[in-house]
Amino acid sequence: MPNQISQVPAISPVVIRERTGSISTAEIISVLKGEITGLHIKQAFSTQIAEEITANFIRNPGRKERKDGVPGEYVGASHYRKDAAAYFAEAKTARPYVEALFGNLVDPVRGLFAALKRELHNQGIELRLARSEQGRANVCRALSWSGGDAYALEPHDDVAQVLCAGNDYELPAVANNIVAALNFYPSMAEQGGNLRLWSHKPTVTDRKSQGVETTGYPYSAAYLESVPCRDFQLKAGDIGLIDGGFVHGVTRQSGNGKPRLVLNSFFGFARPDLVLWWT
Ligand SMILES: O=C(O)CCC(=O)C(=O)O
Ligand SMILES: [Fe+2]
Repeated sequence: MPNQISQVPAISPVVIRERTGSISTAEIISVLKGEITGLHIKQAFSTQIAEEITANFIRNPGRKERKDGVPGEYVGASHYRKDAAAYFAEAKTARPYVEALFGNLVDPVRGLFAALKRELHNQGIELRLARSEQGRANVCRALSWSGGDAYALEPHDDVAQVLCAGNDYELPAVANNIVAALNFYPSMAEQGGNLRLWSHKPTVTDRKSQGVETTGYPYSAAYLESVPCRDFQLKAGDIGLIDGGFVHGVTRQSGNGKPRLVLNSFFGFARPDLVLWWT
């Protein structure tokens, strides 16, 4: 039964690095180049900044419920399942609310973007926000997942949505390279909410076999059953940076009602001399 054979997911080796401290541009570039699959930096930004961003999310007038089939609340724009015109229009509307997440803080997301831009510039590579005639991306979006079953956010990959973004975007070129997914965690639930990473990087054929060709979301428990995985046990103030082509998800969470909040952005090489950044 050839169909069944093609549905056994191949195991792809993962390289994990976990440590405490500040993230370095060298490590970020290692993820961009596929040398590191998953990087977990503990206590990467201050708890005071984390608390302020969380308070700014909770009181943010631009906070909305997602209506695209992925349960959660958000501030900012997602290109997922949108054409470029709709995405860049949403990014523009949401920009003041994304800025309101940081108030007058010297924020860690723009800090990382600026440091990476400097380092890449030294190597003759430009880093910039994705853009089109309609506008430009924001530096991040804030998300609080609320899926209620085994996962707060179901297993998925971040590449399908980039590959299938559409010709009106600059993004699809990045899907041939590594789509790095950057996550800052300003707040975590008491229990669970781990970032789980499976040793599997789906191909287009794999996605077709699972009916997730254009979304990369969600992969079933049955499909992933034979694939090893590992969890990043996150705390407020941590950063997670992964190769978003590998299947990942967020485990169920519980506790005293503290929200699990993530600031997420994506970036990757569109050309050898150009790295794009978007949400
Ligand atoms: O919340 C997380 O830890 C991961 C977020 C994620 O995978 C995504 O936004 O695509
Ligand atoms: Fe993801």
